[in-house]
Amino acid sequence: MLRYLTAGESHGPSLTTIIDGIPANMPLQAAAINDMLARRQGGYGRGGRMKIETDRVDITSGVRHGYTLGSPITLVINNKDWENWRDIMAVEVTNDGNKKTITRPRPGHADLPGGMKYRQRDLRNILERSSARETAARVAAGSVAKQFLNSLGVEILSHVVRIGGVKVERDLTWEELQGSRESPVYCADTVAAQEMVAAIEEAKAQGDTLGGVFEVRVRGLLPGIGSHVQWDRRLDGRLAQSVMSIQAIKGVEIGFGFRAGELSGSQVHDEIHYDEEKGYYRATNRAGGLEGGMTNGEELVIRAVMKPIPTLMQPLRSVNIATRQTERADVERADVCAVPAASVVGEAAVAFTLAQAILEQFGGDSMDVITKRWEEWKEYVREF
Ligand code: EPS
Repeated sequence: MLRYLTAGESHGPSLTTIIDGIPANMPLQAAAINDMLARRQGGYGRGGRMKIETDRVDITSGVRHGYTLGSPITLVINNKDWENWRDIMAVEVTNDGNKKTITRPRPGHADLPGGMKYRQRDLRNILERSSARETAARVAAGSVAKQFLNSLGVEILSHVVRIGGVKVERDLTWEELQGSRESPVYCADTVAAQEMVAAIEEAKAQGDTLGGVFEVRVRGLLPGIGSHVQWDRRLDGRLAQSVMSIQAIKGVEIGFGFRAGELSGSQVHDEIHYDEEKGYYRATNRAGGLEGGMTNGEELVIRAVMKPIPTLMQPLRSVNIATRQTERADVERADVCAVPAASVVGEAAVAFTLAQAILEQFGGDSMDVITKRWEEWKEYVREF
């Protein structure tokens, strides 16, 4: 069983991820994790915090001389900002100094429901963990999963398809999507990317924020991963859960997604073909690579919508929980738009869920065993 837990507060000393269940003998590079962490930190529209941090991972268990041992892998990312928060976030009791108490919950954030649930009258005690800073730890886990997928020949990428009112109107090929890395908003359509940057600038000028949509695509998956036989084994459901659990995500769709509700069956389903070389294949991919809760061998296509960040420089009305009087919500330093960053987190979430499903099916304790089973399956489905 592959699983991970994250721990750490946004302004605490560090973020920690423990991954259990990665097989032995898998090459694992800290450089690849750091590269993905850097991508998550980037994107036009990020705020002041990202100028302070340079996220880098320390691997403190589970890897020796470049290869996994099969034991739990611990990944630690230090928060540089911690130096500025030592007193405010002190573990020990301190009576002096500013605690940066928050009493005016931000509409759309975890502040108020979290404060009620955990009986915290200083809403900072909620914010510190609900903050999307935690996604750095998830990306570290996702990068390990991605390296596992890569070693089976499975490739994964993400890109931004909408920010506010600007969207990419055409389908981009896998090759074109490589260009998204160079874009300030991780969008391979250069015209749309420019307009997205302008939209972010405009939102910033107005003290407002913007959301958007990103897409994750995966190729090289074999058919039959996941299962139709039980609700919690359906891969589409599992992927939706992991992507929906990312901070600020309000919707997930696979393939045609919500568009499928507007069209007739003949316009939505993908006809089946066979070729000696390729085996079974589809000329179209409206299903987004999933049928009956299982992969069908086509590219996996998942989109998710991120709401605009709830920390507004021109804040909405709220209620001060110390007085119950109407006031403007608290203002924290924050990003204007984090959709490019969220696309990298989405890539990490999808990678981890796919690695889990693949390990359940082709499992073994070492990479050698899994690779052999994977190759046998590839041959089998081609000749089915
Ligand atoms: C966030 C608020 C900001 C963002 C943060 C998410 O942090 P700070 O309060 O330190 O300025 O920068 O995102 C990250 C720190 C990150 O690494 O993505 C929030 O309230 O969710």
